[in-house]
Order: sequence, then C-alpha cells, then structure tokens
Amino acid sequence: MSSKKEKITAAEAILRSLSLQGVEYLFANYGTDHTPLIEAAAKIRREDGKMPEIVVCPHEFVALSAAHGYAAATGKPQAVLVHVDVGTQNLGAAMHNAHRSNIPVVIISGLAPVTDMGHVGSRDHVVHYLQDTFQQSDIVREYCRWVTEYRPPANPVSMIRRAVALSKGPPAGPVYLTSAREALEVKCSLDPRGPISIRTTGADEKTVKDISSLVESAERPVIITSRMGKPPVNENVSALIEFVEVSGTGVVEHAPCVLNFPRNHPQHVGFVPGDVFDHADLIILADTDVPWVPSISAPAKEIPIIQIENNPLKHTYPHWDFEVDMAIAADPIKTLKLVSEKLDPADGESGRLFWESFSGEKREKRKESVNEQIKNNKLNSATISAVINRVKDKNAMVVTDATTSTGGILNNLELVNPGSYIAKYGSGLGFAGGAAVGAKMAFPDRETWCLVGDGAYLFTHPSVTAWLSAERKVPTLTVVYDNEGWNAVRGSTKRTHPEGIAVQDGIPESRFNHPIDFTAPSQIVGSHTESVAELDQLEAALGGAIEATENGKPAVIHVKFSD
Ligand SMILES: Cc1ncc(C[n+]2csc(CCOP(=O)(O)OP(=O)(O)O)c2C)c(N)n1
Ligand SMILES: [Mg+2]
Repeated sequence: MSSKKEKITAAEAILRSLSLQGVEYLFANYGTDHTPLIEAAAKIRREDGKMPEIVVCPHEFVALSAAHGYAAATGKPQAVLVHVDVGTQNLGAAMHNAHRSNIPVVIISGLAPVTDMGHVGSRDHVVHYLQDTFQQSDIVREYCRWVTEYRPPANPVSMIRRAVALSKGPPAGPVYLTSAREALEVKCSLDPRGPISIRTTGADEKTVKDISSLVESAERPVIITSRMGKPPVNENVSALIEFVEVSGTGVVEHAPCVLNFPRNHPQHVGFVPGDVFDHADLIILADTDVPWVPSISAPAKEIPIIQIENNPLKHTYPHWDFEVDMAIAADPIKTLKLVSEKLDPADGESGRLFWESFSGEKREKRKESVNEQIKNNKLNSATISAVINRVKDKNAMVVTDATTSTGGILNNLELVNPGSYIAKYGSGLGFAGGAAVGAKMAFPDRETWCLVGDGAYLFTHPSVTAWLSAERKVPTLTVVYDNEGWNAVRGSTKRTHPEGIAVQDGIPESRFNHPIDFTAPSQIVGSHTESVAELDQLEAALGGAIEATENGKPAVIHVKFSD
C-alpha cells in the first residue's frame, strides 16, 4: 500500500479512504468523468487491493437500490458512483427511497472537466461541453444530508471521512460528492484515519423516570414504530421485546421498512394504527416519521402521546404537525432499555392480557378466512402470501415493493426473525429488485424473496436486476403480484371520485392493455421463470423456483389475479 507520505492521486485517496471508513462496495456506473478513478482502481488492484469491491451496475437506479438493500440489511454505509448530470438524474426515485428510508449511502459523481486543454483530464470530447451544469448537486440536493465538491488542493481524505459519518446521521441518508477529472488527478497523500465515532445516548434519568411512571400507570400502552428493528437488528428487536413484555405494551408496525417485532408475538397488534386508538390509553411514537394519517384516523386528544426520536422535529419534512405531549430527543432503543429497567413486570399484566386477546382473536379470524379462500382456490394477495409462507425458509429475507398487496404480505407471512423484512419508507416504485440483490450480497446464504406488484416489477429495470443477480451470484426469487396494473391508482380514484365517470368507465389509465410477458425480462440471463394463474399450482411453482435459486439461477414467478 502507498505509504502516508507517498503522493497519490486524489482518485486513489478517495478509493482507499472509502475502504478505511468501512465502505465495502462501490456500486458503479461509469463514464468519461471517471478515468482517474478507473486508473487508480487498477493501480490499487496491482498493489494491495485496499478499496471497496467494485460492483458494475448497468443502471444507476438499480445501483442505488442495491446499495440501499445492502445498507438496510447491515446498517453499513455503502458507496455509489455515477456519471455527471445524466447518471445523477438516473438515480431518480432511488434517491427519494434512500432519503425517506434513512439509508446511509455515499454517492460520488464526476463533473464535466473544467479546462479546455493543458491538464491531465482536460476536455477531449463534445459531451464534456454538453454535460457541464451550473450546480450539478442541485439535482439531488433535497434528498441529501450533505453535498460537497472536492476542491484541490484540499485533501479528499477528510471529505470522505466526513461524508461517511454524515451519511450515518441521525437521520441517516444519502450524501453526494462531486469532483472534476482534473481535480481527481491532483496529487495528495493518504491520511489513514479511521471512522469518526459518535455516541448516541438514551434519555436522562429524570426523563426516563417520567416515561416510566406514564407507562406504569397506563393499562393499555401502545407503541407505534416503523424502523426500530433496523441494524443492529438482534440488539434492537430484543430491546423492544423486553420493553413490550415487561410493560404490557402492544406494538403497531406502521408502514414498517424493517421487521421491528416478531409478527407472531401475542402483543403484535398489527399494522393499522387506527385499529388501536379506541383501546390505547398511552401511545409511544418511536422511530416513525408518519405515525398515522389524520384524515383516516387519529387518537383522541385525551390519550397521552410520548415521542422518542433522535430528531423529534423531523426537519426533513416540510409539514409535520402531529400533536405530542412529551417529545424527547434521544435514541429510542437506548431510552426504552433504561425504562425497562425501572418497570415492574407485574404492572404490565393488564396490558399483556388485553393485547394478547385483542390480537389473538383477529389473528384467528384472519387465518380461518385465508384458509377458507385457499380451499376455494381463490387467488389474491393474502392467499399468495400464505402459500409463500408455507414454503419459504424460516431464515429467509423478504424484500417488498407491492403497494396494495402489502397488507396481504404483512398479515400472511409470519416473519419473526430480526432482519427478515426490508421495505422502502418512501414511494419510488422499483426499489425491491436491486434492494433484494443488495440484501443477498450481505447475506448470500439466506433465501431472498423479492415480492413486487406488476407495476413495480416493470419499474425495477427487471433485465438489469436479473443480470446483477446472476453476475454477483446472488440469485433472488421474485414473485410478481399481477393484479392487472396499477391497483393503487384505481383505489385512490375510487376514494376521491366514488361516483365519478372514471370509475364508471373502469379507470382505463390504470391497466396495461397490450399483454405483457412478465417472464421475459429476466430471460436475458436465463432465469428460471413460470407464470401461474391457479392458486393450487403456486406451491409447486415456488418449490421449483427455490430449487433453481439453490442451483444458482435467479427466479421469477408471475402470479396473475384480479383484485
Ligand atoms: C416511480 C414511481 N412512479 C409512479 C408512482 C405512482 N404509483 C403509486 S402506486 C402505483 C401503482 C403500482 O402498481 P403495482 O406495483 O402493480 O401495485 P398495485 O397498485 O397494483 O398494488 C403507481 C404508478 C410511484 N409511486 N413511483
Ligand atoms: Mg398491480
């Protein structure tokens, strides 16, 4: 490896620094702006290989989605390299997903060279004039925790060090760095410092006491969370289980983007906050940005609400007007651990009994109804998910992007293990394809399911995703929930104009008229594919797909039904 004093290019310093900061992969889509990085990578490969592993991705949206999946599964920031303004624009909705899901990712982009001639890296192509922009970072700035440009003669090492630290938040999210070719060729030295370490802490003694007494005096406390089960998953989920059991709290996973709490636990009270508002006498909001949707349902004013968040003001949201009685700026898991220590399990008895019976009855009813539908060979998101639940490995990871099929998936896949579920906290369709590949790169031995709507599947860049899955030898198993197009668009039109002409006409904008062969896109790498139109064929089809993935082939099972 180059010694501290040896002069290396800024490009080499950047690659080496990423590694020093713990970044394992660089998901990359290259262009003419990257020649210094390509040369530096070749040099490092010949020397000691100390840089992130380069994962060539044929589309930027898939690159960032894969980095998202890897970081969501591990909690470790990853890096993405894209080409100037055009590559940055192709990151598209994956930026929104990483931003809203609080995913740590360092995005690096080139800039058009700044000189006509005379420097290593000066302009040598017409595109270098076309790709020049006034402020390239403005394309993605709103979705970033921090943006900056590498400006020599500064040392890029400190920029990378800060970039990785800032991507971790709180709240975690993308950071975006740019650099022109000439700047990347400037010589500097490597300053081999490790990551910046920041401690987040739980609430202070007085606050912990205040929370404990409110919890103690509540008969039916509820916690609403979206992402408490993020990495480190075992530690976080265990801490929540301990708090919930000792305090007699029910857990609502609202719009979960991870598994927060075992979904078969008697005190798991579902995914719909409105279901518990008539019963709860204390609500705790923790690691959730949108705890409920007021126009659908909201808790009564008398119910005390405690909010425990690293950033309770939610400054990344232009509008956030949820009324809380006690807002606490502290780490929610660490705080609840301290609260658990203060509680007497005997005080939690009433809550435990209440929530167990509340969710037990619902669960039984739902199981009976789904079993009845399975008996009648009825195909819908609930029955498809129940069949997946029968065949999937208990250690599987499930990555979803299934819009109106999400309820069927959440309620019928009995996921219990920390780290077994990843969804986007955002709305950029197509995330799950790349994210499933990224998650399986993190845990190659775990069966990895990608459950997507038919609309979402087309947004995943399905050929690119299949190629990446095959290229990285991390075969994912995709199930396409084909409910004939954009059911969410149909649903929202029906809600806003129930008697409208569009509804009378069947909302043609929400359907794909020309038939689509959903098994075709992944065929570019010879994936295992099958289309299923009868529920009683599904189990065998999934069995074949699991076998194919075990033999190294990505698999896509297309299931057609009417909602
Ligand atoms: C990138 C992007 N484009 C458009 C939308 C708007 N949108 C929200 S849901 C939806 C339909 C999704 O279809 P599908 O994946 O089949 O799920 P379904 O609604 O049928 O359950 C669309 C187009 C979006 N969220 N993201
Ligand atoms: Mg659909």
